Amino acid sequence: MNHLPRLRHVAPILGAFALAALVAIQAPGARATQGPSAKIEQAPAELTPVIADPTDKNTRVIAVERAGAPRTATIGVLYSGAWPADARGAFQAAVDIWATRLTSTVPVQIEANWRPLDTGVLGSAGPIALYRNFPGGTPGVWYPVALANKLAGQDIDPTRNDIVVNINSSFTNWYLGTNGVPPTGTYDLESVVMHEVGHGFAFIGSMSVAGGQGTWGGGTTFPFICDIFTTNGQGQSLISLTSPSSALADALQGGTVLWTGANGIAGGGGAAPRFYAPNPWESGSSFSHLDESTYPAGNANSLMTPRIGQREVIHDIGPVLLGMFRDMGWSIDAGPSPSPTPAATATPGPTTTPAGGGKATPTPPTVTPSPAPTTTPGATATPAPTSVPATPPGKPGIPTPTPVSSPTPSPTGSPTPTPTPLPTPPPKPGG
Ligand SMILES: [Ca+2]
Ligand SMILES: [Zn+2]
Repeated sequence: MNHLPRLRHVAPILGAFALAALVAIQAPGARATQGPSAKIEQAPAELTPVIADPTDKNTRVIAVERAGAPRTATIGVLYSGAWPADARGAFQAAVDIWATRLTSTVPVQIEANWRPLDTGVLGSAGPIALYRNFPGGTPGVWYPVALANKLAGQDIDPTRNDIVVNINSSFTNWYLGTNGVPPTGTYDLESVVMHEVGHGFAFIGSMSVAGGQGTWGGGTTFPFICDIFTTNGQGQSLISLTSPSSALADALQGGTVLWTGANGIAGGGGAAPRFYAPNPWESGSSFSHLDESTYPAGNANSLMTPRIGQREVIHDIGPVLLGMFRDMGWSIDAGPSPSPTPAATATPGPTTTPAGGGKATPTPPTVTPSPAPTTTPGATATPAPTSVPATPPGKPGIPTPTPVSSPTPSPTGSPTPTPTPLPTPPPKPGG
């Protein structure tokens, strides 16, 4: 495939934490047809890692019923680096599962990098950009671009890809098969890819703790879509807490950060999804993951926990995460089987690797009203990001999935930002 532009704004990283630079673009006058307030901006994208747990888990959660399910989204993968052929197969198998669940008329492009990462980090990922104030989104809230595109019904920025996934090429014990039966001592690549793309599609928050202060907004005064559904143990919305403040730091490290969205709660059988909120804060793991002990290996909802163990197989999204995705605006295809996959441990089921070329089968758009943004606290001291010019890398070499929606004029080719690094978080204490 063609040469891929290197992702400039992905910086490697302290400890296990990968953090993209803060990028803010204002595209003045973009999409004038949408009205004067339809400015499209772009915000920081943060890469969240998943940590290798050398414990032998020997668990298996496989979405058996997804095999052969129609694809409701087109997801293209642009491979960069010396990917073993089997590794691409595992990557594709993971993407295929997502493509039968998420529903979008706008093709999603994933940049997949096979490259060395920090020791102990299996992979890292995130959206390449976040947008707010686009048609279809809740104003004043940052959305990962793949979700923004889905809600807008068009590719908001056709010159850029949507998600970046890095897989650590330094590991010598990857299991590259897709049958969900990794040998002892190996990590199941398909499971790791399942996890990473989950960050890219939506599961990424802006909350952070440094120097005893909690912040949200990624350097801006606007929350990420994921942030607005979170509360502390006392039921206080986290974005109602001042940023920066020690009160927010306390909440983020208090052991109880819960999801308030109705669909996520329903996915949990009535229990609010619980985030990973240890004390002290773990950069890259805290907040943008579900709680490791609530959803241990083998649990149907363990996909988005911060660690993946050896012989831990999870080839399913899980009802909690699917509900959270609905709350954030994704339409989810229920598929042929209405019931969520139970946490299976025994028999290795067949993997869902439907053959064929994954053209999107558009389903009628499900009405998924975006939640009204919770009140943004007035006291946000964070200055608005400065916009910086640079040149978009473009999307060369994209294996053009057939666009389902007719192309619409894109926002102006605004100059590419010179990355302004976010305040660097403290090194993550591994594990
Ligand atoms: Ca885990
Ligand atoms: Zn993660």
